[in-house]
Amino acid sequence: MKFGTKAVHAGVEPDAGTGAIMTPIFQTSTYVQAAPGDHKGYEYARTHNPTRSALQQSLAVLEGGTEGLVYASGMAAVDAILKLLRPGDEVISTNDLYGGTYRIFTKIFEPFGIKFRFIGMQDVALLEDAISDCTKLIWIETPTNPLMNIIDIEAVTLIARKHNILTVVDNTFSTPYLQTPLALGADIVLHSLTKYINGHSDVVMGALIVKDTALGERLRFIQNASGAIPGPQDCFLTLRGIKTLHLRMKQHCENGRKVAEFLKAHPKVKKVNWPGFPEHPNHEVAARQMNDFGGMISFTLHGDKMEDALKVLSGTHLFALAESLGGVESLIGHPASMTHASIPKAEREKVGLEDTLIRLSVGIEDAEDLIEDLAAALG
Ligand code: P1T
Repeated sequence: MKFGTKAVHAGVEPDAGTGAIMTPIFQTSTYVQAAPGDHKGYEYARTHNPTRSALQQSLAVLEGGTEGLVYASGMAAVDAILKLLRPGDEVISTNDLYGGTYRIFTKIFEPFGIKFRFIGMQDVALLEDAISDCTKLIWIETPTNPLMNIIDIEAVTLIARKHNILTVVDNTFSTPYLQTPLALGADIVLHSLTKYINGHSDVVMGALIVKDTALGERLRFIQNASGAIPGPQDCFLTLRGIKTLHLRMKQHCENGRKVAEFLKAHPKVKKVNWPGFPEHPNHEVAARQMNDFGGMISFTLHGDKMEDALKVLSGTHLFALAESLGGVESLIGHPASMTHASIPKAEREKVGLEDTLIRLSVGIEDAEDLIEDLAAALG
């Protein structure tokens, strides 16, 4: 079955009781039992909810996994993975990643005795040297947030498997429309569903998808024990969003290309980070592992003056100045003071995340209007 058909149908069956074509919102906390233990597969809604099950199944099919698990936020999904670890374990992570992920690593789990090493994984050769006997997880974002670096998923998972290490790929920026990390050897795919998968900026939610059933069971135990589950209404909204994922992503990619090319040609723009450009340092890897290049772009201006960047950030009208990404509407953001403020300035600068960097989430509006908006703000 092709992607668009899966997006519309996977996980969703007409309701057995009524024939409702859309999965109902099962707004219930518990389920009646005929006798202790005699129930219909549902006991308590922290453990199971039919609306949530439909969403989990849909995500498992789209990512090519056997099991999907959804959470109250992307960060709750990150938290669930880290609870697989024990004191003394080590994680090797890409050094350019979402600020909230860096924060939970260093501020929440490091004090519990888990070590985090951050390396530029776009050069896979560095990975072998960073691995120790204690390394249990390798953590990848690709494209990275916000510098749009590309990491070769297959090359990383080959090394990880040799050392018996699990690989996590945060697939938030790509979605399974653009790349399916499980097929490239990854063990866990992570999503902030808040972004492209829901796509309408009206839900905060996260997900994990795995193909190994034993790993799925460990994560399901943590999901139930820790309890960071989403409500059924949010699951319903995300299921609805998924039905148009392929159409939205196609438009995000088309508009992303037009906006990236406009920025590259603009005399005030110094550097545009977008993996679709042949001169992007890992364009060849992106072209191999992705179906297209997405709608996320970051850029800097000549002169690197803060006041110039601020003028652009507050000068757009269609691009709304806001955290988040991946919705149908275009957003503009300032990573240094917004999404990545929890990474110390010195660490940000080490990886080239300058205070003047501007990030765009290009929406699905008409590209000409978006370009006109940016042209006016840059002018
Ligand atoms: O916001 P939440 O649903 O909890 O997801 C966290 C998260 C995880 N992974 C990546 C790659 C992310 O980008 C995020 C959230 N990011 C933003 C809010 C942002 O504007 O970058």
